[in-house]
Amino acid sequence: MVWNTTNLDELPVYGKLMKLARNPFDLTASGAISPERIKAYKASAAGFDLLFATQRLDGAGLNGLQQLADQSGALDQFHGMKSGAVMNRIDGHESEERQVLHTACRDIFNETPCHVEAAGQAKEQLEKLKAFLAELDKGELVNEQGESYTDYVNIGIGGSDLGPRAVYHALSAYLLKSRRVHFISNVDPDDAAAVLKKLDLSRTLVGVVSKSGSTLETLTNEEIVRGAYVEAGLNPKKFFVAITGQSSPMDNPEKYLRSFYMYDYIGGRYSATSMVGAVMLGFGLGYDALIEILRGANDMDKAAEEKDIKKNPALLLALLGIWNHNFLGHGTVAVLPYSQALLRFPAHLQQCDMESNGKSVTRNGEKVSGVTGPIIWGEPGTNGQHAFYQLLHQGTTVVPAEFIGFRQSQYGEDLLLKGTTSQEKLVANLLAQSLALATGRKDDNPNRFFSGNRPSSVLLSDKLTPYTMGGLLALYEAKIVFQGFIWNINSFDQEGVQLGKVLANRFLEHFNILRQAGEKDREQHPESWLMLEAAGFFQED
Ligand code: G6Q
Repeated sequence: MVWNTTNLDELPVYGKLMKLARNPFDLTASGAISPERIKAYKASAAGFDLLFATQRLDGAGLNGLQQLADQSGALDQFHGMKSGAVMNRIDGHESEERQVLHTACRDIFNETPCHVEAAGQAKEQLEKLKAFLAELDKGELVNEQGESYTDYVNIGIGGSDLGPRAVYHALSAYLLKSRRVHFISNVDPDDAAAVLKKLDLSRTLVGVVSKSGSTLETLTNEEIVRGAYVEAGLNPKKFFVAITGQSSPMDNPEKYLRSFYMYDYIGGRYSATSMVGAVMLGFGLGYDALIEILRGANDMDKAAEEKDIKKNPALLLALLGIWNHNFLGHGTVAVLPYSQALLRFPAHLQQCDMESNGKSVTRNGEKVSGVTGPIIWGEPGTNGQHAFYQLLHQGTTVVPAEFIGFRQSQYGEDLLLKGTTSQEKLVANLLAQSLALATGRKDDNPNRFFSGNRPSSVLLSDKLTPYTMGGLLALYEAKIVFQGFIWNINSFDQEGVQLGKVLANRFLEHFNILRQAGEKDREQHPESWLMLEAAGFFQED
């Protein structure tokens, strides 16, 4: 496939957008946020509405963003990605050289999927999982006492933890009766200890998730948990499930009750809808709910191919992000879900976005000329309002915000108090924040003055369900890759995490030498030895 490797500042529309950015739409002007604007500045698809009247652009800016989408070939590249183009690469340099096919995990509902082989593999794994879950449901797979499994521990880190964990928390209202999932990710021994403490291991399955099958944290935690089973007189093989890349060091069915596979064309941080998330979610929520997640994600993937940005919230969100970052100069984005269940979603996006787009070279291996991925952070509202919103409203740094909300609560249990329900209170706060950031407020007291013109978007759906969660996940995945395409960077590798790993191994070697009371060769790596000494781990005698 021919992709567009033109840099953002070389696209014809770049100059026009730069010019518009010198005088962006003034949200504080009287009547600026008019009824017409509120109605018109809305993009909808797959159960989501993106309201963006509170962004600093008008019709000309919006046209410019549509042109930016068109000129960058973002949609062709997205389609190329879904169809199996080798997009994880840097031209002319050694790189991962992989296809990027996470969308195939949910491209299972169409007779003619974009990539037949990958969709076939996804279906094959799903069938295997369906059979496994049915055995659990029917009581065919039980422990030696004939009892059903109630708990599941997910051991994994990074992409093998964050996305799946965020989705699990988001949907815990839909948990099957007597099923719970726990997570161990950190190599901090307290992480495993705290989880193990509360479990009846004889009724607990363990999913070890590692695409590479070689991640230090995950393998270490697997050993800790295996040890706990042995100590409890249980055979780990009867309880441990592997989720890994085919032919990885963990692909050893002898050691596991079952093995499920993901493939090298699925990046870790994009893997929540592959077996990486599916086995755990299937255990907790059941197979049907899992399929609903995939259906929602697939519908959003399809919407992400829509050319008109008003019908493509993922593409529009990506373009608004570029407008705020590259043209208006705002370097961070706050993701603010007004849903307690989305507690871990900002953490997932921190990884998915910053690991994907925190890059400084183009796909041609040249230094990028402008800024790429912004800093992503966030917390659920309204809690955030009582914490860091002061800075959002009056700080010297303008932080564009992405609010996420739902019209209905998940449990439907609510209280009418002082004329409103809690859900209404929640949504009222969300909309109020967006408006307050945009319009600001004049006040003679400088300390009570709100400058306004702080851009935000509001992403709304009816209810956080398996279907909409799938859609939300896919929306942000698509947003991230669209931005990467437009910045002409590779959003699918993560070379930046390597150096720290290498140096951590050097420190581990030092610890080993200290433990053996071996000869310290401080000539070779004086700085790491000195740091270890300064950190108080030994004293030179
Ligand atoms: C994600 C990254 C990274 C990865 C973890 C876990 O895109 O590649 O976060 O998911 O390092 O890797 P394994 O699944 O191989 O253990």
